[in-house]
Amino acid sequence: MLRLYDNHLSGNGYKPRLLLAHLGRAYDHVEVDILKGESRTPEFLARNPNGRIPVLELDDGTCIAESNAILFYLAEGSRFLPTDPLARALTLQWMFFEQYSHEPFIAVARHWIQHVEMSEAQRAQLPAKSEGGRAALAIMEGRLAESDWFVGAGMTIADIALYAYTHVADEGGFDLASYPAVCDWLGRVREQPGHVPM
Ligand SMILES: N[C@@H](CCC(=O)N[C@@H](CS)C(=O)NCC(=O)O)C(=O)O
Repeated sequence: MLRLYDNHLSGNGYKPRLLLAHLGRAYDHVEVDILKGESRTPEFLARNPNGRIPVLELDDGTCIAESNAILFYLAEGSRFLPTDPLARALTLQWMFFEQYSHEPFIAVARHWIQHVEMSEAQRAQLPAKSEGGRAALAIMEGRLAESDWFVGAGMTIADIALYAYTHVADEGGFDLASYPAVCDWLGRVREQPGHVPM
């Protein structure tokens, strides 16, 4: 049985949770209290030396870290990962965009505002996080104004990766009303049969 090490507040953890629900795959769920350092114990570091959830453990004990790598592994052979090489590359393009230009701004702003006592340094960096997050949302708005989905004619793991933190961006101080095509797309993702909330 697959085992997912996860935290219920994490958008990165929600990505594999959402895909597993769409795939109808059973798995063991292990809640890791990241705010209490449970992802930094020797036992956890043996599974992911980077000390972060999510981690997917396979039947033979092999562990996969990095939420988007987990999505890529789980989606193989399903309608959520195209087979055409160009479409696969474009799927990865949006997933790398999510990790480099979206998550470090929107997820981090949300984490600081919602889950921790912000330090002075973090408070000083918050405007830059907001600016970076708005830039990512503007790029998404441009793509979604011309297409219902990031790649191809249906939902892929690119949409799942980007949905995770976009749908809670308001918790990071972002006003999604300024991005109408993004709001319509959030609705499309939410209305997919098999959807589960975070
Ligand atoms: N790039 C990683 C980021 C994972 C990540 O930042 N995980 C956070 C929760 S969202 C975590 O485990 N933090 C605990 C810690 O750093 O100790 C991914 O996409 O999986």
